Amino acid sequence: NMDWTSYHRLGDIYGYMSYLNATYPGLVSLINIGASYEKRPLYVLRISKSSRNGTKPAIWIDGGIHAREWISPAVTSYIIQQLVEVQANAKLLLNVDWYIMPVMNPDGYEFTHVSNRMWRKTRSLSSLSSCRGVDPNRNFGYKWGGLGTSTNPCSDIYKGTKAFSEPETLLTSNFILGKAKQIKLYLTIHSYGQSALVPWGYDVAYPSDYDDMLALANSAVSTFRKYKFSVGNSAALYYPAAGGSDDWAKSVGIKYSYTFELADSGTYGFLLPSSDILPVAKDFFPALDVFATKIATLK
Ligand code: 0X9
Ligand code: ZN
Repeated sequence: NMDWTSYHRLGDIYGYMSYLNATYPGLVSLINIGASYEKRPLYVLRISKSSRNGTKPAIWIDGGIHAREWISPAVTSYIIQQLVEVQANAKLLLNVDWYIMPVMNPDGYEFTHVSNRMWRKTRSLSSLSSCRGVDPNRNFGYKWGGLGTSTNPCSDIYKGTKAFSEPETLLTSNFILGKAKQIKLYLTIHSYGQSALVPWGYDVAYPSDYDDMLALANSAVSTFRKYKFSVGNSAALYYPAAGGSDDWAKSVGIKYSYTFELADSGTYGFLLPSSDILPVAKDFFPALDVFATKIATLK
């Protein structure tokens, strides 16, 4: 039904999610939160043990914000498989609910498979230009339009005409807002660079609880055996970039919010060979135990 030895098309990933929904009805719900610009469904998978349904603290994980970062939907769908289908991981579901969206930008993801492998943005049309697409990670509504963003529709970091101009970012943010009381941790999976980025990202600036955020990121990363990660302030470690999903999640009260930039550190970059999917995914998965344990014991 699914494997992690090759990169899959959107239809395969969505097919696997509907298979899980049909096969594990008491555990999994497939939630259609609306449609992308090109009218593809946007799917979130909820994984929740039926006792105390919807009352546990929850972890949100998204992938595929940037179209060309193929390792992200691959690892995010691997996480789904491990949580749902591997009995040894059932302890991760005891005290935490999971909301996982493997492909936030399905139009861009399909475009990288059929036309341009290096596409990053959404695929929306502009009235100002013949260039298409908005950088979804410059389109969220916190400090929108600040440092590291562009007003040029042809730029890869184009911010869009307004915050949440894209259906993908608007629908995702509204879904998260509806669960904002429950969601205690926001994780967004990107590549590449092997880094755990801690807000703020709009500028070198630090939330008042930055030390808590940094400590949890460090213990998560300490589970990694194969890939060495850097941990630190997003704008300091990478570059200032406003309108990111991580900053927005933090700004609406989700205390723990991180961007993980998966492998590699530049040899292949976005073109990571598919033989690396399983090593990367297996190395990452144990960090979720650290996150789940923390979230379950939050006062
Ligand atoms: O630039 C980005 O959007 C992210 N790096 S990537 O190479 N995957 O494009 C980093 C985003 C970090 N978060 C914020 N700046 N808010
Ligand atoms: Zn990215």
